Amino acid sequence: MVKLVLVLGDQLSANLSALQAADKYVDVVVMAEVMDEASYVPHHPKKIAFIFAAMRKFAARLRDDGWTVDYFKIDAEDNPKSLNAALMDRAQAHEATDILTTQAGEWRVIQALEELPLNVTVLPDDRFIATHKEFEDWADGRKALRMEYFYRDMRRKTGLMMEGDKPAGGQWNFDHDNRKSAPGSVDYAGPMRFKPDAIVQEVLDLVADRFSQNFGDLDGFWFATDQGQARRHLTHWIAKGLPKFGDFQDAMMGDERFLYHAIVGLYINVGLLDPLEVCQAVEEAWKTGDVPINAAEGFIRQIIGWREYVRGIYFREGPDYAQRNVLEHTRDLPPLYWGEKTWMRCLDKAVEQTREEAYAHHIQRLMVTGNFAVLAGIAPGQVHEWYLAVYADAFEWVEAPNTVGMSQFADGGIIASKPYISSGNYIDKMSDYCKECSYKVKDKTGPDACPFNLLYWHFLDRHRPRFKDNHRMGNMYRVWDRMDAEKRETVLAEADAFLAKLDAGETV
Ligand code: FAD
Ligand code: DLZ
Ligand code: SF4
Repeated sequence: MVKLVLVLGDQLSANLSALQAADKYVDVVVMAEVMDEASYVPHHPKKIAFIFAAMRKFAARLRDDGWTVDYFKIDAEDNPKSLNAALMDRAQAHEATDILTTQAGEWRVIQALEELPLNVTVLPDDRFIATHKEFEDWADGRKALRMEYFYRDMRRKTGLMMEGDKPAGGQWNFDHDNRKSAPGSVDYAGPMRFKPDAIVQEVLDLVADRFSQNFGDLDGFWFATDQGQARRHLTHWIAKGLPKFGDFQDAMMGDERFLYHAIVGLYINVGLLDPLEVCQAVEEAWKTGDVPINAAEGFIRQIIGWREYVRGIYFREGPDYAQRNVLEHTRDLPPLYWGEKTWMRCLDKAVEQTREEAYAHHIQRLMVTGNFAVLAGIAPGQVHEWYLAVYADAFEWVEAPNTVGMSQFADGGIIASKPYISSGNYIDKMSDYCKECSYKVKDKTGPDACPFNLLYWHFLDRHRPRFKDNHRMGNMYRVWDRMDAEKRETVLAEADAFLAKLDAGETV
C-alpha cells in the first residue's frame, strides 16, 4: 500500500532517512508550505523565502529523480493550514494510512505529528554525527556536560584531524589562537551571492505579498537555494575565507558583516550541505597546506562539537527547555530589537545587519544582542522567539540551547558554566563599534557611560546569591566588592535609571 513520506522544510537532503526507507515507485512524498510553520514566530522574510525556494527546488529534484511529490504551495487555493492537515488531505486522496518521516527538529512538530490518526513511523535524523543514544551515553552520570569532552569523542568517531588516536598538531583545541580583535581591513569579499532565478523570484513575490509586515528586508536576496549553489559557495569560502576564519572568529566590525565567517549554518540546517562533508572539505584544505591548523580545527569544532552538542542537549532536556527561566527575568524585549532607534552602536549595527541579511555572526549574537538581553533582565522566552524569528539558520533544536542556555543562562548552567556577560570593555576590545558610539565605553558612570558598564555590575549585584560561589566569577565579585561604596551605589542607581528609560519606551 502507498505510504506518504513527509519531508519538512529543513529536511532537504536526498539521503534523508525517510526517503531511504521509502519506495520511490510506489510511495508519495508530501511537502507543504503552510501558515502554521510560516507563522509560529514572525520569521524574517528572507528566511521564509529561503526555505520555500529551497523546498520547491528540492521537490523538483525529487521529481526528476523519479519520485511522486505532492507539493502544497502557500498561495494555492487548497492550501492546508498545517502539516497535519496536508497529511490528512493526502492520506484521503491516496487512501494511505502510513506515514514515514524523519524526526523533526522541534518538539512542537514532533508532538503535533503524534496526534495524527494515522500510523506514523518516525526515523532517526542520521544527518547528524552523534545519535541520541550516543549523546545520552556520553552525558549519563556526568556532573557537568562540557562541550570540549564531547567534541573529543566526535573527533575520535569521525577521525577528523586525527593522527592515530592523537589530535593533529598535538592538541585538541587551538582556541587561544582564535581571539584576534577586529582587523584594520578584511581581504575577503564575503559569501557567494546568487541572483534569483525564476523559482526564487516567484517565491520572493509571494513572500513580499504575504509577509512584508514581518521584521526584515526582503530586498537583495542572495542565498543559495539548492545543493549545487551551496556547494559552490562552500568551495569559494574554503579558498578565500577559511584561512583567516580562526584568527578573526570573535572579531566584530560595523561595516564588515561577514568577516571570514562561513555562512553555511543555514545551508547545513536545511540539508543543502552535509555537515561531515563540509568538515572533510575543510580538513582537506588544511592537509594541502592552504589553511592553518587553528582555522581548520576551530571550524570543525563548531560543527562536530558545538552543533552536535547543542542538539544533544535540546533532545535530552525535553519539550520544556525553551521555556526555562532560572534567573526569573521578566522584562519585555525592547523595540530596539525590532529596529527602533538606539544610541548603542553595537546593538544598532547588529540589529541593522540582522534586518538586512537575516544574519549576524556568533559573537554578535552572544556578546551584543544576547549579552544586553541577559544583563537587562529580559524574559528569555521573548529573547528565544526573537532569535528563532530573525535568523535564516534558526531552527529550535539549535537556536534554543544557544539562546536559552548559552546566552541567557536560563537553563541554570547546563550549557554554560557561567553566564556569557561582559561590560563594554570586551566589546571595545573585539570590535570597532565603540569608536563611533554616542556612549563612551571608558565611562563607568555619568551621562555618557556605556550601558553595558552599568548593567554588567547591576546583573552581578542582583544575582549575587546564585553566582557568588561560582569559582569562575569570584574575580568579578572581588572587583565589585573592592569598589568604593559610593561608586557602587551610583552604578546601581544609574543602571536602574537606564532600565526605567528602557521600560518607558524611551530611546536608549
Ligand atoms: P561560522 O561562524 O562560520 O561557524 C561555522 C558553523 O559552525 C556554523 O555554520 C554552525 O553550523 C556551527 N556552529 C558554530 N557555533 C555554533 C553553535 N554555538 N551552535 C551550533 N552550531 C554552531 N546557530 C544556528 O545554526 N542556528 C541558530 O538558530 C542559532 N542561534 C544562535 C543564537 C544565539 C543566541 C547564539 C549565541 C548562537 C546561535 N547560533 C545558531 C550559533 C552560531 O551563532 C551560528 O551557527 C553561526 O553564527 C552561523 O553562522 P556561520 O554559518 O557563518 O557560522
Ligand atoms: C521554518 C519553516 C517555515 C518558515 N515554513 C515551513 C513550511 O511551510 N513547511 C515546512 O515543512 N517547514 C517549514 N519550516 C521549517 C519547519 O518549521 C521545521 O521543519 C520545524 O520547525 C522543525 O525543525
Ligand atoms: Fe556598545 Fe557601549 Fe561600545 Fe557603545 S560604547 S558600542 S554601547 S559597548
